[in-house]
Amino acid sequence: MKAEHYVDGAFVSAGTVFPVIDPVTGAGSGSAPEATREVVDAAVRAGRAALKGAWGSAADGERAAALRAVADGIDARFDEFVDAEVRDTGKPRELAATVDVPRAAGNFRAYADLLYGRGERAFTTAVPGWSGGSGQALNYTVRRPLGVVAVISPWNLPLLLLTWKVAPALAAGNAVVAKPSEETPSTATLLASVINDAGLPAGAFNLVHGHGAGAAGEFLTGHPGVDAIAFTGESATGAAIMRNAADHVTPLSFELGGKNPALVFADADLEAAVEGTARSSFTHSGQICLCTERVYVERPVFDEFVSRLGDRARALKDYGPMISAAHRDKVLSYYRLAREEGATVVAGGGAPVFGDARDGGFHVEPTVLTGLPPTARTVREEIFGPVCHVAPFDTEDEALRLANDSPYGLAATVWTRDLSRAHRVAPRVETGIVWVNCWNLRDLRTPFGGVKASGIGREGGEYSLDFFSEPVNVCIQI
Ligand code: NAD
Ligand code: 6OD
Repeated sequence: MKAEHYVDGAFVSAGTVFPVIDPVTGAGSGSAPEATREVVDAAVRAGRAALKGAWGSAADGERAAALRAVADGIDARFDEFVDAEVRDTGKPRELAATVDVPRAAGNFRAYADLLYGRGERAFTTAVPGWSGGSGQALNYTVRRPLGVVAVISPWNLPLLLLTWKVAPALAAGNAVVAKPSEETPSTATLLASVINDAGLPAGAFNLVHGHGAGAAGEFLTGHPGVDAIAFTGESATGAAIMRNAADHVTPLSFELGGKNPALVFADADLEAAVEGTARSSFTHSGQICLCTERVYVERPVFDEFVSRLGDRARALKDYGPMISAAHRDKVLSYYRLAREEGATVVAGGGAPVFGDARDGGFHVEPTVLTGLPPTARTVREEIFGPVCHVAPFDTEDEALRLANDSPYGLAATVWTRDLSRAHRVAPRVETGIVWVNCWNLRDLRTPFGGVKASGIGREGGEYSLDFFSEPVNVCIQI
């Protein structure tokens, strides 16, 4: 597919063109234009103009109707979206068809609904002896959009994570300039086409393609006309964006990397814990920020757990690739590092040979490691591949200490049949999200985000609408 920018209600192909690669085979599958500073500037100006025009004065009901039209438009072109997402990411078709694309439409519907659930508090005030009048007042709060917001998204769930931010930003009345990952520009371009057909006013949504550092991403996040930045990606990129945005004190919402722990207690349903951990470590070949990379298992069931998880990993045959050759090389370098650090490789640990066109692609084997100390780089650094390290523990406190010994704090899973233990442990895990006896069971109204190097702020439901708007207090003396 030939991706295009979408600026001020028109598709534009300005800029040099870079290739898009199908990671399953390594062959070229399309192209995208690299946005220059001028293209980014035009997109931000278009956003500003839209806020002064029809989009800025659209009532809640009109914006909700627009969001529903976008959701319907995604549904109407469902197969096209699935095809494009599979081609760009190499993820299994079933995943795109059951998660990514339905969730994208769901994001627009959820925020259309949530618009009507919003309300603010009011206070009647009395200040005895106030010399400026009656000293009695009614205070109430209204919310207004932030303005032009930049949305920067990664390649792992391209459409899901883009719409996860675009939908609430538009719902709150902002104009958006979105930049998807350079690896996966296709579904964003289809989304622009759907938004165009849905009849949103020109400039309400703009799309620019291109790379990050020294390119479109940096031009956008350092732009003085951008009023807020919502970013999902690596923690190091978040830090670079923060530095770039510092001069304009631009508000930020950050969803960053993770090194997510699973805590498996001896009282857990072991089969469910093994199955759940296999899902949480190997879904989308580990390329989901919520994937488990550290597993802590209570000693009495450690050997059995490791043996069964190893079997699961070896049984996986039809898995997707890493997004790029560079990412494949990074993951394989961690497989080598793990060995150098003294790991036992229980399963995987290399790159597969399929004997077909996939050998030109970027696959790595699902991998289970044991035997490393908590200080090993393999146990501390985000790998973002289909790999986990499993270590034993003896007490609840030790499990928590190991789980919390991390620079990251995005998501955790706890496997236990003891309800009291679940309630005791879950709030003490230093992550923004804790799943008990499940993984990645999502309700779009719940707060989503991480602590420590995993992010700043929360998105989801009201939390997104709060970020994408600001409260203004009005005090009327009565
Ligand atoms: P990345 O940080 O390399 O890129 C993300 C986006 O930022 C891309 O659009 C890229 O072009 C842009 N970018 C890169 N450098 C930039 C810069 N200097 N200025 C502005 N924009 C820049 O991340 P990725 O490799 O695409 O995605 C994988 C990472 O994302 C992993 O670390 C993963 O954990 C994280 N992630 C986190 C969440 C979450 O919700 N916490 C969700 C998905 C992915
Ligand atoms: O499900 C979501 O809402 C969400 N933000 C998922 C993030 C996954 C990260 O890769």
